[in-house]
Amino acid sequence: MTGDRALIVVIVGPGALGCLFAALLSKAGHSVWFLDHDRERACKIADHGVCLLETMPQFQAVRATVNANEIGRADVVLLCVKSYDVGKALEMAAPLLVEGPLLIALQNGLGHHEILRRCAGLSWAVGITSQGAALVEPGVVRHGGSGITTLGFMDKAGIAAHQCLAETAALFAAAGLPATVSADISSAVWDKLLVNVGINALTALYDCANGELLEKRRAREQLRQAVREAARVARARGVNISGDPVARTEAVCRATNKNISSMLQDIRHGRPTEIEAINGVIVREAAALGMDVPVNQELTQKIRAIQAGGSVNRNRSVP
Ligand code: KPL
Repeated sequence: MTGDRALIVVIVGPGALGCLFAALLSKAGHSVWFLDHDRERACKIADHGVCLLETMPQFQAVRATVNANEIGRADVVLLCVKSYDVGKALEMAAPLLVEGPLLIALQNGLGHHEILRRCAGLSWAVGITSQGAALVEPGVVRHGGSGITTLGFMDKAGIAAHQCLAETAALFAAAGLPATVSADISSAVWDKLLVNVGINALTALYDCANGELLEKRRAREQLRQAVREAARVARARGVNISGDPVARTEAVCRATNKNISSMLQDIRHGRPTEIEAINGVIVREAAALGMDVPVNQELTQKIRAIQAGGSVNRNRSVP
C-alpha cells in the first residue's frame, strides 16, 4: 500500500459507524464495499449508496454484497459489527482475508480479541473511536460530532504491518476521519472500556441521553462507582490507566450530551446489547482476581434481564 493511492476498503457491518466510515472514505475517492449478511439491506445500499446527514444530506456511492467472493480483493477490511458478531463477521470475510489485507476491528469493550486471535491468522489491529454516529435508517447516518480514532496492534506485528497501519491512519485522516496510531493500544482500549462501563448500561436503564446521567444524582453516583470498580480491576491486571477515568467519563457525557448511547439504541430497537463485552467483562475479570464489583454486577444483571424480556424498572424520572 502506498500513501497516495486509493484503497479498496471493505466494511463489514453497515451500522452507524460503518456507514460513517463508508461515506467519508468513498467521498475521499477510496473504493468502498459493504459486506453484509442482510441481502435486502445490501441491495438497498448498492442501489442508493450511503447518505451522510450533516448540514446537508450527502449521498456517496458504495458497493454492497452478501458474498465476499464478489469483492475479490481488499487493502483494508474494517469490522464494524457488534462485539458479539465478530466471529460471524470473520467467517463471512474469510475469502478476503486469504491475501492478508489489514484487518481493523472497531468494537466497544473486550472479549472479541480472543476470537480475532483464533480466527484471523493475520495481522489484525483494533480501533477505538470517539466519532459520534447514529443510524437514521439503513444506509442513512447522522454524524453526531467528529472525534479521533486510535489504531494499534494488540499483538506483535511485523514492520510491513506497522507501516500499512500508519499509512491507513494517514489516509483516514485525509478523508476527514482523524486517526492516530498508538503503541499502547491495550491501555487505549481499557480507557474507552471504562467510559462505556460508566455510560452505556446506565443510559439504557435510565432511558436517557449521555449528558442526562450527570443531572441524576443516583445515576451519577452509580457511574462513578462503576468506573472506579472497573479501574481497580484494570490496575490489578497491570493495565496502565491514565489520568482520572471518572473525570474522563463525565467529560464524554458532556461532550456527547445529546447522544443516545449504542446500548440504549440497541435496547430501544430490541437488539442484543454489548453488555457482556462491557460491564460483563469487568464482572468476569473481577471474579478471576477475587475482587468485588457490585455495581457492575447489578448493571450487568439488569441489562441481561431486559434482554431476556424481563421488565426491569427503567425510569427516566429517577432523580
Ligand atoms: O461509545 C459510546 C457508545 O455509545 O457506545 C459512547 C462513548 C458512550 C458515546 O455514546
